[in-house]
Amino acid sequence: MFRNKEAVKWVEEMVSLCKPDHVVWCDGSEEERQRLTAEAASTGEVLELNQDALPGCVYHRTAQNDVARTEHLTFICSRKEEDAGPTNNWMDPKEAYSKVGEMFDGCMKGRTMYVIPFVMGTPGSPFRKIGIELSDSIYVVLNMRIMTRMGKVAADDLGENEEFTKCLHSKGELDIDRRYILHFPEDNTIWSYGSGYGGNVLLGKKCLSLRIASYMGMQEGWMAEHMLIVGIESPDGEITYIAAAFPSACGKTNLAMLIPPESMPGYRIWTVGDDIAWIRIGPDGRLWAVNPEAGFFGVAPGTSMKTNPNAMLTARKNSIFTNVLLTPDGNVWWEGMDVPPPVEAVDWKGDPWTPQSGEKGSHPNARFTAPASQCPVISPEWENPQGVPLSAILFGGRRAKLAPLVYESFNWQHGTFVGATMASETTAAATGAVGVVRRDPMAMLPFCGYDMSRYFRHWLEMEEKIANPPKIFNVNWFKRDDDGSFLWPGYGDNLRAIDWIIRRCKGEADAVETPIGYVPTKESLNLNGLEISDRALGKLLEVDHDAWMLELESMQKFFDQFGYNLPEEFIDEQQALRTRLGHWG
Ligand code: SAT
Ligand code: MN
Repeated sequence: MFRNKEAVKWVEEMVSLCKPDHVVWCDGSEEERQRLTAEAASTGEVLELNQDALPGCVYHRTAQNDVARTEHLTFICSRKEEDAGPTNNWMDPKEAYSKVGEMFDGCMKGRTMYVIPFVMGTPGSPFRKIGIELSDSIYVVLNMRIMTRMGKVAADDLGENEEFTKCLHSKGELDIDRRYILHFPEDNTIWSYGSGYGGNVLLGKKCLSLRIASYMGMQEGWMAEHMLIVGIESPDGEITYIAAAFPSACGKTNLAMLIPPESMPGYRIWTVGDDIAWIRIGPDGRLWAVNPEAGFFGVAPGTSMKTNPNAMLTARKNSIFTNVLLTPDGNVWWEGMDVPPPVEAVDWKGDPWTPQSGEKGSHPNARFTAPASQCPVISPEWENPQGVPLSAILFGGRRAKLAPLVYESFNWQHGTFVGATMASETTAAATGAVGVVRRDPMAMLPFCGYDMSRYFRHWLEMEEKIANPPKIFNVNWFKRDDDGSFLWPGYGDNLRAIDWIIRRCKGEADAVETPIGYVPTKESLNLNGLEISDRALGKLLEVDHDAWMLELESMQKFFDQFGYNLPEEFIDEQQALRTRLGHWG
């Protein structure tokens, strides 16, 4: 199938390493999907769901020790340790190839190797990247055909001598002590061993489109970011595009598909992407963003016809459900689906479950994989190879205290500093404690494929190349009152903050200049039809002097690890913030 000699040679090498019984070259056809689904169903790797309720949908359970990304087993294998930086795990590439090469050696005996050519971005576009994933998992093949442009279209795009990322994956023994997610940025190579979980094994996603692509972007003068992309149509018909970086499981998919509240007539949302943005400078000097993916890998629990009807409608057919609750009639259910639970069912572990059992029916990081093209509000521009022009970039996270609902940075450098000092309470998307505040610059901490201080400098260096930079904002939907309750309703009402952002971009909305940036005046927010007390609004927009002084100390601790490599601009920004807070107090 490949005319690309390099590709054929590499596949042959990996076949002799992994020693599969069979090799299947995936063409991405519908016939292939049916054949592989039937095969995976016969071994129990997937289960066909009720085809009347969920046509084309299958169900999958991962191993119980394999339900989220494992950041402590994820490595950047650059030749020099300092090129991985202090925030990444590093392994010497020679050691990595040899140690994990031994695990790959013969690991596919008795199994089939699937050769999965795929494109991230629009096939044929000069900005797309091609990969080939070799995997012994049909679940991976079925996911890749939703999440990427896969099969013949990619093999054709590969042509005779296009470059490609070499992606090797085996489930191995699914033993957490023999699990490694390895990135070799200098070799354009990814090796993933011993896992069957999404972010660890769908190598086009975080591994290629963020870790490897961020390294490529740094070298080639563009940016690979952990951002959703969305177009907001205002009542006058104008569409404004924004990109927003939030850590995993902080509502990127919800914001990307938001339903405007009824009290904001005339607004419409157009989804371009929900997780990853590749951003380049256009001929007009603006930033243009492309979604390299073809599907959504969204968190199921909490997704409902109330919280995200567009996601529910997107995942009604041709989708994959992982680690959710399975009902006796072959349907799915999860916590926060906002429909009554089944009387009895089988939980994500495969055990009998009832609503009384006191256990969660679906894992908190259970996922749906759904084709973006099925999204009812998918933007007509979503496959435009040039992407869409960005008017604003948003950073945000879960902060119970501190960050106001929304504020605007003073300029690009200050905005970069705001992104670099982002913090969020941890979620179930990665293994480890949930709810702990962790610094997560640009939501890229787990996804930056090289030294993060160099990444900061890349952001700062972009400034002089971008003639018309977008404005940079910070948002926080998760601020809580003293009794722990959320101060802001969230979901559709988040459009009120976005609307202020859009009007700021047009120079039409008022703000107060505070030490941290421009914060909306109460009157400048569109609160039509929203019931919110003046006190709550005050709290949401408050800039608490003492809390920010403490925040400065905490930022300092995080920055300390970069030593002399921390950009001087950030030291200046910290100093300037301290001075402004001094005058404010
Ligand atoms: O598991 S993924 O990395 O694909 C999703 C996420 O954590 O954002
Ligand atoms: Mn993500």
